[in-house]
Amino acid sequence: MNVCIVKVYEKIFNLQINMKIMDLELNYIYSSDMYNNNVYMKYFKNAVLLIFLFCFNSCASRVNENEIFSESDSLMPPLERRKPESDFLPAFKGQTRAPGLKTKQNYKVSIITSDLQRPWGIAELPEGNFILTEKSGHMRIVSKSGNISEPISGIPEVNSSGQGGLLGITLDPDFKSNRKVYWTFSENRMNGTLTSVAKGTLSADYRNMENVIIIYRATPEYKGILHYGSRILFDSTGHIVFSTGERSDKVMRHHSQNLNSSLGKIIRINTDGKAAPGNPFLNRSDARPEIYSYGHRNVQGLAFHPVSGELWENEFGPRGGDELNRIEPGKNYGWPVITYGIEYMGSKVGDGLTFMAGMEQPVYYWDPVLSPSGMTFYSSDDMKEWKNNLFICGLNSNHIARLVIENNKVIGEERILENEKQRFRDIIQGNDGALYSITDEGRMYRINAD
Ligand SMILES: [Ca+2]
Repeated sequence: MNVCIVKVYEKIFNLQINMKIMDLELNYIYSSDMYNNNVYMKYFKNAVLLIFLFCFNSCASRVNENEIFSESDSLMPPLERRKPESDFLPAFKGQTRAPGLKTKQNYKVSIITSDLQRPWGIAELPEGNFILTEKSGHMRIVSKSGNISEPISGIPEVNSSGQGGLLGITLDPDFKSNRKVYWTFSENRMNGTLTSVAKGTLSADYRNMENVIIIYRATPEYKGILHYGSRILFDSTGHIVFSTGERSDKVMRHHSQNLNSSLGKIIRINTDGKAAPGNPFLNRSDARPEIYSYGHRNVQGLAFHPVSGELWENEFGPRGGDELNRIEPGKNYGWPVITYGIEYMGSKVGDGLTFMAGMEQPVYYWDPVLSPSGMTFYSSDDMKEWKNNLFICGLNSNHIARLVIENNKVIGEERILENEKQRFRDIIQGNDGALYSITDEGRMYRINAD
């Protein structure tokens, strides 16, 4: 049955491509003087197009959804039924609107607390409690039973205007012995704001952050309140990987392509803030050695694949252009030169391109957008169906997207917790195998096998 579905998708995709090519060919022919004078050729081409459309319709009408996408199948038609924002075609089958999915195994959803204040990033402490950032600039401890601590003291001031605030957070791999915590935030500087990385030592009683220092500033500064990124993680070699944004305004977008700017980048550093060994631009005089990948817009989610160990990211695109990317060091992810989105006002971005040699295609994109935020791969054995799936928080879309990925392609998409009507901001997998997600509305959810 699944083979049948794939074939139907393949057929529809190929028909779309053919229609586009024919459309382009007709436009080309009509613009040619030689053929413009040949009215019979025009009628002939129109007749071919009509016959083609008739065949397409009759083919589509034979696709009885109830028959093919029966309830017993885990794969369904794509869940996104709204009109796309643009008429761009994907570069390959499955790059957008993958088949829909529904989890068969029972799972339980519980609300740990509804009293958080705009939480942004979350990490789990070794004994099972959580440390989280709040947009306003506070950091707190939340117990598994939902007790929320007073703000931890000693956190440097943030600029929380617009999309700024206390952002991503992660623990040192040796936290048990050194109690070090790392986080990103939007910092006030002389000539504007920027995304900074700080580290501190959490006191034994969890009340104070001590010896706080800022180890990295993603310059240049800019007087703006948008697109700071930012998530932060440790990789398997003990180095920090974190993300920035390109500060949104048109005048700033070129920074994403500029290797002498830290904006619109994924950056990899040592715990002292210096470029990490093995980085792709270490030996180039025209690039910052801490840059890991570039051409990003506003990276909101980072996660390492549990099997391949590769870094994946999601980023806010313009209208209709949110992306999921598999990150390879040194590669260019295209913004603002290529994108599947359009400007919020409806015009094209730049030259309106979705492809360019030397720039990476997203693994997947959403049009209309998901508004992605934090994400995690699921690696527990508790929900066998979910093993190695990617869970991405959705803000405006009010759900968590579950993506099934095979051979680095998305082959299925499910919407989890869509009836909760929350803006999901971050998600992690706990040491107990459950997923924990926080929302802008102040909730923390626990999602685990029933
Ligand atoms: Ca891109």
